[in-house]
Amino acid sequence: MDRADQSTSPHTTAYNGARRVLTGNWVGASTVPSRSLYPHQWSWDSAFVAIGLRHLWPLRAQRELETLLAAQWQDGRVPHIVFNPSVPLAAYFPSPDFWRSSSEGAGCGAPAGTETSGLVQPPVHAVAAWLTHRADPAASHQRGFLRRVYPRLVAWQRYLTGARDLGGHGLASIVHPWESGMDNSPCWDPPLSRIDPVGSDTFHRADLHHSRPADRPTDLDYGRYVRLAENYRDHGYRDRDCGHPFAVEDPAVNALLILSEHALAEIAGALGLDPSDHLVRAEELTTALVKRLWHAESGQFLAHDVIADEPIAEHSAAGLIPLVLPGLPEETVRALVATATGPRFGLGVSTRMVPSYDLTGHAFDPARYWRGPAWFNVNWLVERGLRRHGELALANELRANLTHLAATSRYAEYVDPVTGEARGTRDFSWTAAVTIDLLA
Ligand code: 9YW
Repeated sequence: MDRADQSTSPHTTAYNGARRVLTGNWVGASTVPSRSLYPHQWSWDSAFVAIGLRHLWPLRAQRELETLLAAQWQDGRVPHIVFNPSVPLAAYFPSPDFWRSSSEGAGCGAPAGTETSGLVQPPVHAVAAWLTHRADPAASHQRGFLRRVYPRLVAWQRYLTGARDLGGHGLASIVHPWESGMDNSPCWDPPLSRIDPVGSDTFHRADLHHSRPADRPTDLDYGRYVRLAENYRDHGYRDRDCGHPFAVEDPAVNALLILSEHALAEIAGALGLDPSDHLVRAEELTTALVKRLWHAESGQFLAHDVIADEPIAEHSAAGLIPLVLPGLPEETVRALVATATGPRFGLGVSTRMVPSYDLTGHAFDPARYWRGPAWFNVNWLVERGLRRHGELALANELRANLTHLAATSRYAEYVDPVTGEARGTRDFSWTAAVTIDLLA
């Protein structure tokens, strides 16, 4: 902390600290999630980063999204990682020589000159593009930002609603836990238990050089992640051909898909195009989400295992994220707020931020990644949802806790939801970005 910070308010200190993180993690045309643990560009990280960057440097926020979208595949998918060729292969596993997207993904239109992964992450991008535009509409118009990103964002959404409607019920499926962005969530344990892991002697985990093993997924998890990724790669990343052994309809992924469809309607309107197709799709997707994934007895949405054709009886924060949507039935909104503040998530009662997983669940662990710790992007979405639905006192309290814990944890990747103790890596980009957005 520098001298200037000591004489200023906690608000200014948190804001300035977050700005320092985003400045330090900018690598010229995009932002790395973390200089040490994640030295490439990640898809949903960049969307959250742009949402923060737009308040500081709107052009940089546009650039962040443009760099990601430049690596889009011709089938519409936006890859979950865009690799920086100047980073040594050993710095991150799985590295580009594992994914081999430019050769193995050629049949799906993977770019020839950029190495990427063949998986995707939650679609927050149209939301980020719309918010970025609104931060400086004049600069956006001048650079033709919306006009250039709109067709790419539409193709991205159509990949998810088309090739990824594996269940046939109008929702997108993820085909790998990494695609949820919530890698080792206990929700994936039942479908993952059917996957034969590769031996842990066949790969080398770079993540363990930068983080405590107790804060990270296990080797058994990684053995299964690798098996699934290899299977996809060895089928040329073709959704039709690979007989996906893991396919899950996740409520957070689908809620963000819907929120992005609303954002596309706004973007279409701003471009003088007819937004009605996007609005109809958003409504259809919302109906499908509620019909297929809502569980009144749990008071939240649950993921659906498409292969076993059954709901996954684990309660994670992903099931609260649809709160961010407009157009939900009123009783669903009320039940979600009750669940967020009830014994499973304890918001405003026993926790300072929403935990990633049920406090009362058999697999709860306050330290291990997506099995309990509170994450800042998830809490930003919950805060937005509470505010949208008029829960202002709760939203204000969550905003205050989030911005305070971001600064006191040194912009940690995640924190213990009860004590607020920092976990994972520090100087983490989306933690800083959502802090800026809530303080701006
Ligand atoms: C990994 C970059 C990514 C996030 C994911 C998070 C983690 C990668 O980091 O996955 O190697 O474990 O789970 O949501 O995008 O920040």
